[in-house]
Amino acid sequence: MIKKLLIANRGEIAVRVIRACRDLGIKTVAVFSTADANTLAVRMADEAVCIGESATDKSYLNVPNIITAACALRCDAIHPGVGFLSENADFAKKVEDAGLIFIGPKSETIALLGNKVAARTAALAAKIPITPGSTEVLKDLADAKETAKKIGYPVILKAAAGGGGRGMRIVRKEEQLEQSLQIAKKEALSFFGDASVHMERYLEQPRHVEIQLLADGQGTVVHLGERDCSVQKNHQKLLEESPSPILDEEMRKAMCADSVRLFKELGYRSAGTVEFLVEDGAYYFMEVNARLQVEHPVSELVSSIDLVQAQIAIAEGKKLNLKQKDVPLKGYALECRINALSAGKITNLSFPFGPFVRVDSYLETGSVLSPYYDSMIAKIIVWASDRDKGLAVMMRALEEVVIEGIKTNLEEQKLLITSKQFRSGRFGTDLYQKVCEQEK
Ligand code: MV4
Repeated sequence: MIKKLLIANRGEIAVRVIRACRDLGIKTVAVFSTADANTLAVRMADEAVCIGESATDKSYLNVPNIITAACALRCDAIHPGVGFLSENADFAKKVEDAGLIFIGPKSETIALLGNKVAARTAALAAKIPITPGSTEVLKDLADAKETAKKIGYPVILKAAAGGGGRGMRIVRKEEQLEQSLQIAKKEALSFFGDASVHMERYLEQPRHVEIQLLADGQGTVVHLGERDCSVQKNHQKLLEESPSPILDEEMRKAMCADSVRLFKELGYRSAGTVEFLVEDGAYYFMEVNARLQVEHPVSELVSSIDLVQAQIAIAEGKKLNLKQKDVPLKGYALECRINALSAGKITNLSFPFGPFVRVDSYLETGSVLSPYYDSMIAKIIVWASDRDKGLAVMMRALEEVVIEGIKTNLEEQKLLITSKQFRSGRFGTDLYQKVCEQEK
């Protein structure tokens, strides 16, 4: 049994994990950097400890300080939240070596899935369609040329240690390949400390659809349906919804069955997501996110399952006493990420309330936004019986939001929600440019 849990994170996700702990009667320890001393998570937690200076490598990525704090305050477990150390296999291992429970997958699973080439190989072995391309790291220019010839241009180079869009390079012609390969390798090395890259066929207008799963590591795996995260700006997701407006029942069933099978074959434990690209009625495995995700509330609202509570129960060694038929998915959910577009102090703040509106945030009047951290300051999540009604509820919620003292993307989000492209459900990867940059 976990009696006390340390949250190795900050901001809205730290608040989210503390709330799950309170619901479960688990005591919490918040860690904070000097910049975050006066924040909501620090005040909500039962105890709080400063782990270093503002820069993330001095604090939220400072493994020795975090583990020392957890041991000193006699915690049983560490929840890594999202980002930061959440997919760091070495961290998960060190947590366990210190006699603590890591709330997440086994460190070996994190390590395997962190390598996107190994993940593709695992997907292929589970008979899941993957984007056409290499299942090994590219050896040299000759190998790259040969692979590109086989799959056909355009191709995309991706860092094997990457994921989430960083370190990707599109190549449209063989003449560009040599230079692109050089740049891709250099970027992969500097971003991820590993120059390995692989190659995929580049899909021009795919949709990003991901399946949420829960697995107890003891043989039970259930899915919580999909999230469509196709509205992105520079690989940052802006809106996430479930169900996806572009999936038919047949494709949804196949993607969910494939994802469950993959997690069973991996012996996966905890919450996790299988990401796919969807284009022209076909789907292709992209990668697995071996962690809780920012957009998890969307799946919570359609499934009525608290994913953080489930993660904690699984980490305690409890069996998921759930069958797939016990996870009926109901209605429609949409999440809208509110991002700060400048640093500064919040001088006035008001969040929406009312039917079927959830706000996950750490923001308060007087909050000072530091340039050191992620710009996401709030998530507005709504539920409705169908998509049209959900968009109306979201628009009502966004119109109630007041955030003064800093610039935010609130007006852009309203433009997106009301755009005829988003409303139709049929749009490409360029929706943000089309709707928001056209305006300027
Ligand atoms: C791709 C792709 C086209 N072809 N891979 C990967 C990480 C994610 N943030 C974007 N990724 C993409 N991978 C292949 N083989 C296009 C994208 C992509 C994208 C995909 C879905 C929805 C929006 C997108 C925006 C930019 C790039």
